[in-house]
Amino acid sequence: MTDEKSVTVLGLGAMGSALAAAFLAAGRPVTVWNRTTGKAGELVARGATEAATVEEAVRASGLVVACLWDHRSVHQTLDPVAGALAGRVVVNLTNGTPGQGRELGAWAGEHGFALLDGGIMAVPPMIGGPGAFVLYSGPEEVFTAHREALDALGESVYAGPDHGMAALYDIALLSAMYGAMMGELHAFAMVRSAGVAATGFAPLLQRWMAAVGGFQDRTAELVDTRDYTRDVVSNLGMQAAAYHNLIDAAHEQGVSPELLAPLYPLMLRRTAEGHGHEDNVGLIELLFTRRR
Ligand code: FVH
Repeated sequence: MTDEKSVTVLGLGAMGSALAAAFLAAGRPVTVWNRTTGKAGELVARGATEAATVEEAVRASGLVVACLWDHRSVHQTLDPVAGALAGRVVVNLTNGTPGQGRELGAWAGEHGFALLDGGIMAVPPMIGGPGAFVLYSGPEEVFTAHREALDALGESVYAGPDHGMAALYDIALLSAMYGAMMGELHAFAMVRSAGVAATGFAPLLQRWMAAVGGFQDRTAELVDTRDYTRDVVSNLGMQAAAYHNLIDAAHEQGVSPELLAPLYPLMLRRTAEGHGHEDNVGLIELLFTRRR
């Protein structure tokens, strides 16, 4: 018999430890396991139970949360205890692809346990706080039944029954994050190349990013309607003509344009195809490698 409020956390890296701490803070009995020993001390001091084996950890709770390095390590951990997982719910919060989420969901079905595949949209210190949200996909009734427990980690956002959807949203959001962050890093490299302190430049960067950000709703509308001609303020042709200056200026300053360069041929191609008068959102049409 297991306490129906109890939760097992597999993996005590930075994120797994934060997840276990949040469950403890929410008053849940928590069992933890990590591949190598020595990471559970603080959690045990706060009331967690450390299991000696994965199987012991799995058998301690009806709800098993895995937060490991990658998809492969999830299988390396769960495969040997597949029999013990039957009848339980596994929530996989390890980063992965939509295909990996679907594969794990099918594998769970074969072994008689339910899977919610998830994506954590937070860094460890944010877990349990107001800014954190976690995406889940898998059977809706399983999500609903465990939502209260999962809300201890951050706002729980359901992405649908397809096990791949949480990872799809997660990867889409991370893609946006990397694009923005790396654009800013390139900007800092440019000013550093001229001996300007990043801290001195940061206020201008903040001001500029605030001015050019926040247009997601308009972009989404153009993407959904596939009409890139509406209310165009700065057309793509003009931007393509100027974009080469970004690359030339980087070379002039001794900065690699590698983070920026991939966009240029796409701009030229879309313009050459007759869309220079349109919004740059139309570049999305060049991104699909399969018909959409
Ligand atoms: N930390 C973050 O900011 C991000 C936020 C969004 C979600 N990610 C993903 O969360 C997964 C875990 O990340 P983490 O930050 O906890 O990572 P580490 O601190 O490096 O801990 C990794 C744990 O995985 C264990 N592990 C590694 N390989 C295996 C294996 N073959 N079998 C079993 N366990 C394995 C490792 O154990 P050990 O090295 O201590 O023995 C740690 O417990 C990850 O998918 C992020 O992308 C975090």
